[in-house]
Amino acid sequence: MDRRRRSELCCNLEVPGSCSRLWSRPSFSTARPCRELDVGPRREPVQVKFLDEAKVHLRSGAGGKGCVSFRREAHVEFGGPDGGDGGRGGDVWAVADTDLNTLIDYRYRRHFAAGDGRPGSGRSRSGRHGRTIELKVPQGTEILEEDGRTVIADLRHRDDRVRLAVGGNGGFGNLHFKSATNQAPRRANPGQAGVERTVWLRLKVIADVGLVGLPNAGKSTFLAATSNARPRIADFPFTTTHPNLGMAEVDGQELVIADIPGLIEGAHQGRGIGDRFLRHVERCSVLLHLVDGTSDDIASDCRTIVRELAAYGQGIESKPRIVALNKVDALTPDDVTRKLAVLAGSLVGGEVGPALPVSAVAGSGVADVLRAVRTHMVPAVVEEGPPWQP
Ligand SMILES: Nc1nc2c(ncn2[C@@H]2O[C@H](COP(=O)(O)OP(=O)(O)OP(=O)(O)O)[C@@H](O)[C@H]2O)c(=O)[nH]1
Ligand SMILES: [Mg+2]
Repeated sequence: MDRRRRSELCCNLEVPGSCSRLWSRPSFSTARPCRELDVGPRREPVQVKFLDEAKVHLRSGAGGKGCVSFRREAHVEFGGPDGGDGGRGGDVWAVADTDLNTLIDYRYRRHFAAGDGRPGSGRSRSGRHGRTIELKVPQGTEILEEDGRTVIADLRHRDDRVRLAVGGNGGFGNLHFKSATNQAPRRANPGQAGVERTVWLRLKVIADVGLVGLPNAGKSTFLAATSNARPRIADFPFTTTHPNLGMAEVDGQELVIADIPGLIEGAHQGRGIGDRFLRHVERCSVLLHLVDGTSDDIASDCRTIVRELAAYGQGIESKPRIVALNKVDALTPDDVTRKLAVLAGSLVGGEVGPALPVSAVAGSGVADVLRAVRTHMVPAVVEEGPPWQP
């Protein structure tokens, strides 16, 4: 395929060259993903960045105006009014889509407008309705008013949908006003204006278990050890800057684990990268608190996290919390026993059960931790998709 044809087919891309963006465009698109085209060697999918908050401006379509028209035909006297009604303006909907897990599509494109209704015309023809648009958002997205606080809708489940802006009604044509006393009305309605609105989209990922802990506690390593997720792992703080999700399995039961950036003392005041990522564990049924076993003061480390969870609030502090002493492979058995005793002494009451020893690198104790987590999980409601059709 020549270069020109290729660039024509990719013209819908908002970021030149980033073909993967097409697969999850928020709006309707008739363009095919470039991968299906014969455009040379296959490329690895572009790493899509994570975005969990976006402000978007919406406009529903205006209604078309009604028409004033009279039937004019040879040999037809007093043909009467035949002006049609205007078409309705299109609506703007938001729909939860299970194929998405980030709001990245709304980073570059923030204005969305539905189509206007067409005006009515003579011979009693109504105008065409405006095109309705759907904003596809990941499951677990909250939609808030411009103030960022008032919740309009919470799209938690597959195919949840909400109408964010209603299209304007089309105006009546003069045919509508015909009556016994007014057989030749010369009036028609204008169409109703569309609605303009600014809303926030805020994603709270849906997971069963949320990993919390100080930076470097080994949260991402634990996620990598228990699931197919491949988060960044390194021995410096704040390696993780956005949530990662992974699916783990224990005794035949699957659980979704969310790994979030580490918290430090004062995160609720904005220290480190703050505590805003805690909203991604707001919906978890249970928290797994990993404590770095190689730290000199594990009691203080543990309390720091408990304080930050309490400062964040939103019910997170009262969720069942399992504490695990990580990196036990780097400790002597005596140290493990001593540190577990220290942890037992510093538990503040929100924890369920004693602290468990684990090594995310060596894999020891991982299954026990997952079993402990599973016992506190609220069973998920299985959401069946539509029946399969060829
Ligand atoms: N010896 C040992 N090292 C571990 C273990 N788990 C994690 N580590 C190491 O600890 C370091 C930090 O691990 P991460 O998984 O990136 O820690 P994190 O909690 O995700 O850190 P942030 O993303 O910065 O919050 C890495 O060098 C890991 O190899 C473990 O069980 N044993
Ligand atoms: Mg990490």
